[in-house]
Amino acid sequence: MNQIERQQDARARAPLGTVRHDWTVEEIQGLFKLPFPELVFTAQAIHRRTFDASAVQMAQLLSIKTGGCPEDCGYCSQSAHFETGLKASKLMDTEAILAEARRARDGGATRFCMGAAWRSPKDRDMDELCGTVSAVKGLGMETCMTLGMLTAYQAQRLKEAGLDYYNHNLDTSPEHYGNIITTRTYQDRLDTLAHVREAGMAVCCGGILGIGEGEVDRASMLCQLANLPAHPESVPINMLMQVEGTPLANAKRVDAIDLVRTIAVARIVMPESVVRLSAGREHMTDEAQALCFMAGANSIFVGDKLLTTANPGRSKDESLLDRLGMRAETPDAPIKPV
Ligand code: SAM
Ligand code: DTB
Ligand code: SF4
Repeated sequence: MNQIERQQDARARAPLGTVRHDWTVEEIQGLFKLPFPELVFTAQAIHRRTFDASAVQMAQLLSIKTGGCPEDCGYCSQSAHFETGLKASKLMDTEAILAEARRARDGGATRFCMGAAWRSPKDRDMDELCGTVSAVKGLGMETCMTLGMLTAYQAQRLKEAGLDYYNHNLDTSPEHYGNIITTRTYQDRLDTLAHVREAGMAVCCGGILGIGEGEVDRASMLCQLANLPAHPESVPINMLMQVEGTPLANAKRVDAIDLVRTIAVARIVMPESVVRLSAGREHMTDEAQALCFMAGANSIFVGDKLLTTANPGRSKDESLLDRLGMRAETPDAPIKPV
């Protein structure tokens, strides 16, 4: 057997649920094509090996610097390239952010994610950002930031301040990417992810559905994520929130069955990652969300706002979990039992 044959042979013999970094797009397309019950059952079986399948992590978002972004991401309310009617604001101060984090924690969130509408932070912002990270960390919450591209130095500073996760999405396949964003490249994104890893932080990286991609793009994006040198510990799957004024304002909504399939495939190819059902729950039925949990999603964003767009309020989510007999993660009962 030559090397390629050996690799193919090893792939064919690796049981589903193995942590692998040698996926092919064709193999992942094969998973997408499985009969729906077969796909969801496989994903659920894999899910249970690592996680408490009845538990969901509650994460809360806060936009710490809103609007006026120089990037041209075709889906985004915060890009200065589009007239979306969003009011831009400056970086919030640490005390104001801390007050929101406290409110999130008291409402049951165990993870706090701070987002800024930047291409990248300026080195002169780092002291203030690091002070904010340390203060939020002091509340006992898991911390995450998403500030755009990072240099190795900036990633190191955030790590030293105690940041647990950095969120930076690949968003879509390398093939579809240029149709959505022209101001930064796919490689720029991979470089930032490498800086985050080298600094020793956990990676939160996923994408968006409903931005004109085809099924092959979804398979290709998941292939990129699963073949990173290490799987992102957290994988957000967003459904586009259509924003008036953006080029994608009238994009076709993703079919719920296609969403569930994508969650299931993400669970299978990244068996030990937290898969977060992120933007777009506002337009999902309870039944669709229940199927996503069956397929291996185990985190959601809570609160009535994401960064700038709507999200189901807390009482709706409490009622959903209650009706499903599921529980929210707590600090002493994590989704990943120790
Ligand atoms: N400015 C930073 C950046 O893009 O690197 C961080 C914030 S940005 C809002 C984080 C991610 O949110 C994007 O990569 C995208 O996947 C998602 N997102 C943004 N706008 C969205 C929308 N309208 N619907 C769904 N997801 C969206
Ligand atoms: C991610 O993948 N989804 C979150 C978080 N990372 C930062 C953001 C969703 C934003 C949805 C659009 C908005 O509210 O502006
Ligand atoms: Fe800016 Fe982030 Fe929005 Fe892109 S997704 S326009 S980088 S805020």
